[in-house]
Parts: sequence; C-alpha cells; structure tokens
Amino acid sequence: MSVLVDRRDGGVVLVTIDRQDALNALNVETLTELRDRLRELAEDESARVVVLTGAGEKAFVAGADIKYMGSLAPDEAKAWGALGHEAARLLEEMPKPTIAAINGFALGGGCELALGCDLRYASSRARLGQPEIDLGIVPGWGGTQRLARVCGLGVAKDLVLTGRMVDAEEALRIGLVNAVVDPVLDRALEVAAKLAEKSPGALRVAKRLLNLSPGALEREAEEFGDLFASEDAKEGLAAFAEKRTPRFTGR
Ligand code: DAK
Repeated sequence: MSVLVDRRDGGVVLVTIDRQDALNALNVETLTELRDRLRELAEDESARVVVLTGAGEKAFVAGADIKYMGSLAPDEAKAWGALGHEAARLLEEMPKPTIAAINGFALGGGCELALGCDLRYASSRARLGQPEIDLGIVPGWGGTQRLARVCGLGVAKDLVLTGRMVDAEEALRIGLVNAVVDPVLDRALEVAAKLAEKSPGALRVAKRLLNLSPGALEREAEEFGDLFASEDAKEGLAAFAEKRTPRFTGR
C-alpha cells in the first residue's frame, strides 16, 4: 500500500502518498489507489476535511512517474491523463474541504494535485513547478487551467512555458500557496480541525459556489495525449531516465 489513510479526531482524515524511493512520484498503482481512496472519502460523511501530504522529508509528489510515461502510446497516455484528472477533480469537487500540506517537491502532477486542493500550505523547503515542458510534454492533470485560475494567466504562462521551479517564498508571493510554515503538516491539521467544526452544509455550498467557473479541463485532457506520439516527448522522457540532457528536434 502506498497511500495511507489516517482518520484523526473530529472527522479530519490525513492521506499520505508513500513511495519515497521515487520521491512519491505517481505510477499507475499509486495513482489508482489514491483515486480510489479519494472516491471513498468523497462519499463518506464522517470524513469532514481531507489533508493530503507526501511521506518523508523530501517530497510531496515529484510528479507523474516519468519512467512509466516513457513507454506510453497516445491512447494509454489519454487513459493515464484521465486517471490523474479524476484524482485532481475529486480533490477540487468533493463536498468537503481539501488541504495540501506541501512538505517538499511538488512538481508536475504533484503541483497539479496540490492545485486541486482548496488550500495549500508549504514548508519552507518546498519547491513547486510544472517542469513538463523540459520533458517535451505539457501539464496533463489540470495544471494549465487551475494554475491560471489560482495565480493568474501571467504566472501560469511563466511557470508552464519555462518549466522553472519556485521556492516556497516565491510560491507565497505569486499566490500558489496560502502560507509557508514549519512544520507544515501541523499547520494543515490545525486548520483542518478548525474547518471540521464548521457547518458541513455551509462548507459544501461555499466550495461549490467558489468553484463555479467556465472550465477548459476537458480540452486539456483531449490534447495532451496526442503529444505522446511525438519524438520530442519520447526523447524528453527517455533522457530523464538516462540522466542526460534531452535533444529536441521538433518532430
Ligand atoms: N518520476 C520517476 N522517478 C522520479 C521522479 C519522477 N517524476 N522524480 C524523481 N524520481 C526518482 C529519480 O529518478 C531517483 O530515482 P533513482 O535514480 O534513485 O532510481 C529518485 O527519485 C530520487 O531522485 P533524484 O536522485 O533525482 O533526487 P534529487 O534530489 O537529485 O532531485 C528532483 C530531485 C525532484 C529535482 C529530480 O528528481 C527531478 O527533477 N525529478 C523529476 C521532476 C519532474 O520533472 N516532475 C514532473 C514529472 S512530469 C500526461 C499525464 C501526466 C502528466 C503529463 C502529461 N499525459 C497523459 C499527456 C504529468 C507529468 C508530470 O508530472
């Protein structure tokens, strides 16, 4: 089991992604497990607030598993995209607050899961970003839309087009996280406990209203799978696994 569910007092549930040898990067098994746990928690009325974090000192989630993605055909990439989209959507739409406790790297799909959460707290050593462009692909689990919604289009273009990482202080300045605090999990659990005392019905409606906005998430899900037919995507993904700099040719 690489997704741990820990039920705390008062209806707070801590979900921990634990695949530390790969900096908690998500392969199919881990992501499927996460999606299944989130589905259950969405339906479970005794779960009042969900906190998501990564195991260990180094990472929240270092992204989708790049080594797994290296062998994906376009159709498989679309299914992989759909699975990640569902997990992020569950975090965004489940009728109770969700909080990301970002305890280290939150990159690519990891940043996208955090963006699906209602609140994001970061430790001072957190690093966030959407580095997919350096792999010859694009964010595939909602990043292009949610990052722009949370931080504005200018910031989203900066981070998605350059692929650069931001540290915790910059993440706070650009609105990507709500606060920087150590130890981050304690703060996230404290806020969760406070939210768990509020009216679940009012929280549910508030969240639904705040989320109302025209979305282009379906379009993103459609388009990104096609990129997996390109030589550049294969090159970028392979180069990571081989620990070398990718050589993009534009094909
Ligand atoms: N996938 C697989 N393994 C990963 C990984 C990842 N995302 N991130 C780290 N690891 C592994 C490393 O390969 C290494 O494994 P070993 O070599 O020990 O076997 C181990 O974790 C420790 O990592 P490092 O040795 O690299 O640790 P460092 O402290 O030196 O560096 C780092 C930490 C986070 C800067 C570095 O590991 C790194 O750059 N990682 C990759 C980060 C990244 O690019 N993340 C974004 C992934 S792309 C889509 C669907 C989904 C997505 C896109 C499209 N479609 C269906 C179209 C989503 C994409 C992504 O999330």
